[in-house]
Formats: sequence, C-alpha cells, structure tokens
Amino acid sequence: MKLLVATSNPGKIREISEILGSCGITLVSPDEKGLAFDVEEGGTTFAENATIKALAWNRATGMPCLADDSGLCVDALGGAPGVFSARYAGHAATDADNNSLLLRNLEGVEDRTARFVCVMALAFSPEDILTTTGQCEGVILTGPRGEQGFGYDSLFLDPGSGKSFAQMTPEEKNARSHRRRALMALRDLLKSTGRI
Ligand code: ITT
Repeated sequence: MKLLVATSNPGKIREISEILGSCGITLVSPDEKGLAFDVEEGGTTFAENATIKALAWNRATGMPCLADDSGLCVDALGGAPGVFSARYAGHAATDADNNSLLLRNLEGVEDRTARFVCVMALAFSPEDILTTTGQCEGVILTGPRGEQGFGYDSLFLDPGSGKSFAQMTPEEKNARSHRRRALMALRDLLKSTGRI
C-alpha cells in the first residue's frame, strides 16, 4: 500500500517510516509529489484537525493520506494549550514564548500533571477514515531542563526516567512518544482490519 504523509517535517516522516515501513507500506511525501498547500486547522479537537488535514490531501491526490495533530494538555489548565499548542502565545509565537506563557500560567500551581496527545488520521476516502490516539503522561517542570527536542520538551518531565524530553536522545524520546503510540495503534488497526 502507498500512503501520502501530509507533512514535510523530515523527523516525522522518518519516525512514521520506521513503524509503517516494515509492514509493506510505502510512504510518499508531498515534496516527492511536488505538492504543497496549507490546510487551515480550524477544528476544536486533535481528531478533527488530523481528519481535516488527511481528507484535504486525500481529495487533492486520490491517494490514502495520513495526517497527525498533536499537542500538550495540562490538567490544571483544563486541557490547555491543547489544539492551540503551536500558537499558545499568539500566531507568531516561538517555542520560547509558548513555554514562558505556560510557566506563567502555572505559577504557584501544585498539580502539574500533563500529557502529550497525538491523533493520527488515515483517509482512504471521505467515507473511510481511520483515527488512532497516542498519549504520553508527564509533569510540567518549574523551569526548562535540557537542550534537545522542540516545542514543550524542556518543560515536560517523564516521571519514569526522571528526565525531561529535552534531556533525552531522539531515540529515547521517540521510544515513548505520543506519536509513536498513535502510530503503533494505527499499525495494529490496519492489521486487525486486514488492510495490511
Ligand atoms: P505539522 O506541520 O506537521 O502540522 P506542527 O509543528 O504543527 O507540525 P504538531 O501539530 O504535531 O506540529 O504539534 C503542535 C504543537 O504541539 C507543536 O508546535 C509543539 O508546540 C507541541 N508538540 C507536539 N508534539 C510535541 C513534542 O513531541 N514535543 C514537544 N512539543 C510538542
């Protein structure tokens, strides 16, 4: 099976091909097809956004299309920043801006439990869409730790290892990431429904 992966992020494409490539799935990127367009992620849930993206690419190419949406959900903030993770501090916000705002909003807050969430949507047609979710539990630190990663990694403590995601090698992080869990669930669903 050939899948178009609706991202031009090489890190995501590598991670997806590690998990799905071994099941007889060939991945094609928009770059390889010479395609580029922006899809407005106007949904209120990760599932809605991932589905909007996967469907838009499916309509444009006629191919099965895989898209994801992910973000950080903090319990004490009612699940924020959630689908607004990339633009928590505004449309032009940098990771540093978003992290500063998160720390400010959690000043003096004791319950700092949080999770990274990722939803994968695979659209075969508008009537045939599979979605799976992966989550990864953690605790928001009171200040940044580590230099690796991106986004909220330096503030996200993995309680099991005692390291922030930014203190892990890419391999260590990917082994437990929300994206990996969503992808493994997708691989299992494709197998159990006889599609691969
Ligand atoms: P696309 O172009 O593929 O849409 P994106 O940068 O918008 O990539 P996501 O929708 O996957 O990325 O993630 C939205 C935001 O959630 C991202 O900008 C980060 O702030 C945060 N985030 C998601 N996954 C993360 C991770 O593994 N580590 C740190 N922050 C993460």
